[in-house]
Amino acid sequence: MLTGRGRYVSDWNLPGQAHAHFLRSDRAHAEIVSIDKEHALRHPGVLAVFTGSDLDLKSLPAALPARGRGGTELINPGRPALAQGRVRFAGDAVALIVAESAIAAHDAAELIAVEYRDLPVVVSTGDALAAGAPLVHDSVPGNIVLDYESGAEAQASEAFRKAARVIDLTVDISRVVGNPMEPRACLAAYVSDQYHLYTCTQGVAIMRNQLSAVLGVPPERIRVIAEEVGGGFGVRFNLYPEYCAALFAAKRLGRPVKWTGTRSEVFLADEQARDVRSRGELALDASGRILGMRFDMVANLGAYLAPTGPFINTIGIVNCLSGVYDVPATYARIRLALTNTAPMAAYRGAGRPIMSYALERLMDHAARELGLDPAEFRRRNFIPKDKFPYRIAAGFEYDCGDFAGVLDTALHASSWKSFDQRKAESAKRGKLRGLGIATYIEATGAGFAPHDQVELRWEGGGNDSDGRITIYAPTHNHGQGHETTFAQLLSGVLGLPLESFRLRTAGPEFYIAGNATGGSRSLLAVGSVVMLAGQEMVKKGMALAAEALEAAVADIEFVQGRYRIKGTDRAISIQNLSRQRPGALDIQYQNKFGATFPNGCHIAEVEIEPETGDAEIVSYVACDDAGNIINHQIVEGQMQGGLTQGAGQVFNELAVYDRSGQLLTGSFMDYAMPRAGLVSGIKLIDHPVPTKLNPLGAKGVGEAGVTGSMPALMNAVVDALRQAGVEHFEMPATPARLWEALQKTKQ
Ligand code: MCN
Repeated sequence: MLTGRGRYVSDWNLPGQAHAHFLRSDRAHAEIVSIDKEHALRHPGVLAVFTGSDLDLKSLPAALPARGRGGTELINPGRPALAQGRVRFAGDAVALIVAESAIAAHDAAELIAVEYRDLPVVVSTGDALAAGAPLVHDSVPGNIVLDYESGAEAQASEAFRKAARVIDLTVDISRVVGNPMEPRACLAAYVSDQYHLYTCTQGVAIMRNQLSAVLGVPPERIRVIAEEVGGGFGVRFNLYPEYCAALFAAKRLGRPVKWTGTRSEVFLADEQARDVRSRGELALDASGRILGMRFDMVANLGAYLAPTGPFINTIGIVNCLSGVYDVPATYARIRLALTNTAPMAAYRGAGRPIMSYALERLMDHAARELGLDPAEFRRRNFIPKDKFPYRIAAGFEYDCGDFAGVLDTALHASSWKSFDQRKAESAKRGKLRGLGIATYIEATGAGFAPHDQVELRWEGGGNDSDGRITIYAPTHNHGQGHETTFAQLLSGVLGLPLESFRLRTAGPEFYIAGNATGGSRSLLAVGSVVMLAGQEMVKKGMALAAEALEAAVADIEFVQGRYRIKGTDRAISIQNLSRQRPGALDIQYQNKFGATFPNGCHIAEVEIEPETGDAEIVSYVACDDAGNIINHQIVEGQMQGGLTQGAGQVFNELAVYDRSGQLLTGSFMDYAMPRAGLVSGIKLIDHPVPTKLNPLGAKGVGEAGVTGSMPALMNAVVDALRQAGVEHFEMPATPARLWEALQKTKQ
């Protein structure tokens, strides 16, 4: 990467390739009356123009392994690779132009005349659910694809009936755009009866299965290839319609087809995320103990179901429904609504930040209403250590944790008790200082595929020191440092230096089954399989080493990379053995390890300058339990990255559609990304409670920073605003919005 040899998608080229451009709808909802492509077809260099009716492809898949209230099923209205008869969001792809150059394809797109008949538009879930609202799809009554529930409604109602006090809070979790570094791109080819797709993906297995459903061919006839992926953040998990259309064109034209999207297309047509309104309620007894908890949420899924959109916005949200709290009765209802906006799916945290935000904002609000210290109110309701394993209403069983220990460490490190002093000092400087806390837990990815496969193959030869092992794994690395941590694991088992290992996840010549990178499961699930595969290799080598050393297997031991006859200095290194017996030590191994429950306590202090609305994070402490940690530097980087994404959503980012469904924030001029200065001075502390759910004792960390930071930061903002008399505030806390909220209190 540093020497420029890393290959992102747009760095790939194939002989004879043609170039693609997508014509996109400039309106949010309309019937397509006609498409005239004659002029475009006559444009120099144009090879073909395809529209929805030309493609012989099936709908993109979307499924949910669960039913809704009363046993109802998810309605999937389907999504064609190119719009058919109707466009449903501004940015919906209407035509694919293939030409000898990208410029020719782009120019020809402007010669296509599409006649539209506009239809009424729904943008917010409020609009979509209103009586008589226009339908995004005629097959989806009331624009609701599923009315989902989790927990025990009757039991929760009973708790609310008995409660001494009920406290509720409604919050909006804003809509954001993922914005990886490389815009979406693909190079599609049809080679010897196989579809080859070079693209930016978090893992090939899931995309291959999704493609198989659209192309109508078995997965074995599909190869998905990726090397460098400039960030995934969840929005590079699923298959997108453009890839299907490009593969169709490549086969039809008998030439590879390359498409490189623009940043504008990222904003318009990448999956977006969050956008959930949540009403939460706590039923409390007289001593401030939670008797019951209820949530009523509406999630905006956009114009079509993204393949994992329904999952993320149901199971992904409720899988840690009651957080770190010991709650006898919990219940959540989530309605999944369609609107004329870009489809929604995963974004770092994939549902969990929605739950932790809704819950931790509610917890803080309740503490303030009850006049209790927010930390003590939480502690009073924690699941105590002696209650593990603890099964929550949504079905997951937390195996371990030390929530009080984590809280105490964070309180101490943040000097929680002396906050009032710092608040007074800030006030002297004319600033409002707020304190926010969140105690979160998340379920890191159980994984959809039945198992994760790993292969370890010896490559190279030469002298004793340069036998190398290639690790073939299903999870794609796009910034998480898997090359380092997976190598560390094997280095520990095989006694070889780190540089002996190379990691590959997707190439045209091989396929590895398993789960993509997602749900922060790569280490705990695939890393565990990598380590066990290493141990299998050592075992496999015992008999070979015994033969080579002319000794009995029982007399052989493996110490620091060498098989040795016990009690002697006669030995053979594992590299030498692999060279003597080429291929004999190679290993294919599979297993599956499921969800773990990382948790933590984040405490933030924010200062707001009332004259300008400028907000600054002046202190941030994150104490997290990620179980055993393999690489502290990488974990810190992951925490910082996650935290920054949380801070970005709280202070800067917001995807805004106007009432006609036009995206107003379609470029970096209008959509503000967080910068390093926003999150300087973070204090990270680990408080490991190793899990027994995988052989590493590790829990996931890739998303924890977001799940903890969003509520902690927003609680701090709200605390600061409360001092000035602001009663309700929704993110993002941009200077303009903060200033406006503060001005209103003066009117
Ligand atoms: N690790 C460790 N000890 C632990 C846990 C993890 O040393 N107890 C290490 C792992 O070995 C790995 C890294 O930390 O090198 C992250 O591991 P893990 O928590 O397993 O998460 P994944 O590798 O599965 O990454 C997925 C997660 C998700 S879901 C999103 S979204 C995300 C994220 O990671 N997108 C990212 N982090 C990202 N970081 C970058 N740079 N780019 C993205 O797109």
